[in-house]
Amino acid sequence: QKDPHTLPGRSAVVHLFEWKFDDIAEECERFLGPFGFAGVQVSPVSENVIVENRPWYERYQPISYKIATRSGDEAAFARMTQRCNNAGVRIYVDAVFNHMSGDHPNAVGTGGSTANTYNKEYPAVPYGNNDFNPTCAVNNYQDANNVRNCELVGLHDLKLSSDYVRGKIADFLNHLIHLGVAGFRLDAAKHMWPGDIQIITSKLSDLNITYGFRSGARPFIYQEVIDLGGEAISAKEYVNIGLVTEFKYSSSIGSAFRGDNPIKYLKNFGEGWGFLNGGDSLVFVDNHDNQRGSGAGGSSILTYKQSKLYKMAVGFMLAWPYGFPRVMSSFFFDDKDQGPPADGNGNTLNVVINPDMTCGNGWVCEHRWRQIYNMVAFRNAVEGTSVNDWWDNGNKQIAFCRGGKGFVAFNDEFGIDMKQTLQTCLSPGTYCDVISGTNKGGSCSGKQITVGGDGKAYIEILSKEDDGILAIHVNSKL
Ligand code: AAO
Repeated sequence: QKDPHTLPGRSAVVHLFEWKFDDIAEECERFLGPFGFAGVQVSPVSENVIVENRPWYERYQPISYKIATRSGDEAAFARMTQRCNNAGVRIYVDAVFNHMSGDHPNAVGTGGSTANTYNKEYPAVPYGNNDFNPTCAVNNYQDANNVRNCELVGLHDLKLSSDYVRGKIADFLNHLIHLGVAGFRLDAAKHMWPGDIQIITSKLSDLNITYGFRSGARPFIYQEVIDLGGEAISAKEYVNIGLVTEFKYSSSIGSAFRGDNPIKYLKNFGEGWGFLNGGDSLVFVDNHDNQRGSGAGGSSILTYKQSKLYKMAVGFMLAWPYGFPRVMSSFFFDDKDQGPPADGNGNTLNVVINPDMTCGNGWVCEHRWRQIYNMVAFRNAVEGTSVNDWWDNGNKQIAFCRGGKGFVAFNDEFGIDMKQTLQTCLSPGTYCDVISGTNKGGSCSGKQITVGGDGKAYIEILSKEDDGILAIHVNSKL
């Protein structure tokens, strides 16, 4: 099911990686709602095994389907869905049901449940040994049976062909639907047979109308399938169920803005690059795996650590009409396994907000960078238009219009200024560049751009500037 049930005029979601539910609720009211975000992907909510040193990835090892993690309990989850839906922001849960945990001596979960992982016994569900596929390791991506019936990194692989297992999973997801979610990211979908996913999703309830969903609305589904080509399993096998994460987009946009592949080639970014159809794709610059070197994409991926290039890549994603975009919101890390900011007892720290709107306490909050949230507003403003008046310098400077509603330019050259008079396709007048500043009550804190009677304007992005983008749109007219 591909409809994300976003409110009109909202078109991008943010992954608030490892945030606590109470912080997400606050964020929906104080920031995401007012700044036009459509929804939030929350980290897995089902009780997970506590792993020594509390790495972030323990959340991908469920021990039960109780809502009890470092992000909060069921009461906190329910407060969050209520407050976010009221603020016009949808909640999507990262759902982990390909597997339970790996092996851990004396396994105890974040909600106090226990398991004998070596015997594959999870009494809090309950699941027993018979509810799992026989033990074997995923070690051959050329063999679909191996990828789907064996254990991904030692995680005990649920027998999704079983009616009992399907029923337990559907009960868990239906409980979340009852509590007001709009849909799910399906973790490790590549490791599940599309036919099994189809049967599970067919058991799901309609969305809960008390949270403002229309009657008969089906849960939004987007599936994590890594397909860079060359393997037995293709992302296309999943598109009749819902959207699919397009990892080719993530690695290609990184290579482009890193300069390995001049951005002039982005002119047909999308299907023309061998990606899925735009209507089937969930797109992103980085995700929680490939920002720390796992998953797919390797060294081409851009993250908050390369901030100037990162803002350009995210800005391009939001300006470009292909796919359903997800913005990453991270915590600072040096070690790839490091968990979220936490106190000495392993409790996740609150997100604190600085006077300049950025975050403290170890949270990066890319979604609160002006260049990023203003491009979310740009995407909302140009919704429904296509690209026109593409311009490039034959290399790493580009500009384009969105149907008379917005204009954006990028200078990705190293050491070369951009100084051009270009067709903006906007109506004559003065506009505020929403990258170098913000248009607040008619006063612009950034560059001012004058569009003449012919729609043309002088556009300047110097190589030494903090940002390599310039963007103006109908709502930034002064
Ligand atoms: C942890 C420990 C393990 C331990 C295990 C059990 O790290 O050592 O054995 O616990 O105790 C996360 C972490 C894991 C962690 C797990 C559980 O990333 O490290 O294991 O939680 O705590 C594959 C899957 C994909 C998966 C990705 C990470 O297909 O679904 O690996 N992503 C999701 C989540 C992720 C989570 C899980 C799944 C599990 O987003 O956070 O794991 O719930 C190829 C394949 C891909 C495959 C990658 C990596 O990719 O195509 O399908 O992803 O390999 O194995 C080029 C290629 C590209 C290739 C890539 C890497 O880029 O073009 O295709 O190289 O070779």
